[in-house]
Amino acid sequence: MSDGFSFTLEASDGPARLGVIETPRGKIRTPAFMPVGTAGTVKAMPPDNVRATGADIVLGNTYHLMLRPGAERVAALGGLHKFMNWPHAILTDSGGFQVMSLAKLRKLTEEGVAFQSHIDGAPHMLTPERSIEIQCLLGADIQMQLDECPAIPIAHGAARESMLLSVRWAERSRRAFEEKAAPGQALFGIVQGANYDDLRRESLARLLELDFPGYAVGGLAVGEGRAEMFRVLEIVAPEMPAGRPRYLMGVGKPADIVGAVARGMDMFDCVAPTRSGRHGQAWTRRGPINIKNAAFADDPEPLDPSLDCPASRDYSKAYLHHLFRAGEYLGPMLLTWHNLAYYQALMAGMRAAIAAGRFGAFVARFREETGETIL
Ligand code: PRF
Repeated sequence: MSDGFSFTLEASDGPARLGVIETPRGKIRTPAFMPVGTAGTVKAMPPDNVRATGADIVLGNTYHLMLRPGAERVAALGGLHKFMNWPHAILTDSGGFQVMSLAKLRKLTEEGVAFQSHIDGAPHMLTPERSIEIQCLLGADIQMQLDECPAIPIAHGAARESMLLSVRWAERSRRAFEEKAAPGQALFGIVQGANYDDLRRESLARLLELDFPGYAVGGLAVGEGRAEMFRVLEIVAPEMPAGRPRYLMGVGKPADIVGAVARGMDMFDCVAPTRSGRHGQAWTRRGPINIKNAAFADDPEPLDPSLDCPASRDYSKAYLHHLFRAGEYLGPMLLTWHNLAYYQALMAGMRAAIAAGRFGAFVARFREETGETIL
């Protein structure tokens, strides 16, 4: 394992886990939510405010940053932490997933994925080696192997071919990482295999041979539905090594995260709090609300005075409603801030519950308050 990177499992309550990841950029308390900072910014949020919500780590994207402003430029300017003024930990995704959802004219081969930029149409090639090189140029503390994430449903044969390609890319990523990475940086492998139990097990077994300091579960939340996602997690999580962090990629809504923590996952990222915040959706203890709804035009109460966050505490719903109706920038800024505070309070609540051995009661209360049925 890389020097300067470690994971300590501090407590368990059933499958739910409390832990700490140590990196040279500081501690990451798990279960952890990583706000998405795709293009070197958690959209509409200065980094000090992101930190104040309780975030220990943010996510950046290889795909976006390689296209604009360019990884070599970020490196010349001192790396991504300095560039975006976020001195704490950063995890970068490897780019393949974003190429498949955003780029034009994609062509996937054994070598990697060739594509045209969604910004200017310029041709690019992303290989496992180039993805690691970019993540090292950015200076990411936690890096991800290049992988392929097929949509579900997919036939078993095609899913196995894709999973095996991701395993071969894991080996190449690992070799490139050994050559290029700085001490304390870590590379995670990504379990694929769609919703086939045997393929998930085979993927994990092959990745375990490569001995990564952390393992992600990819290829979920791609159309299978929450119950099926939870079913796959119940197959994979028990076989993941207890002493390594487990990252569920691109998940999710609060109920997805609570259910995945209950099944033994530790790390999460999702655009939901930031993207939906910019569009007027606020997450609350009683579930999501749309602040643009006429019902809030005369509501003098704040979103949640119990949260230690100015956006949640110091502005009425009527004012936030007005900002959105008037198209003011402050509306999306405040709702993003509130949503991130809500998510981080949810994670802190789960960590406290696991530490106290009352995670079951936490889930029961979450179910009661939000009305969520599939947990
Ligand atoms: N692989 C990578 N990034 C991802 C995913 C994946 O499967 C997902 C799937 N939910 C989100 N982000 N590399």
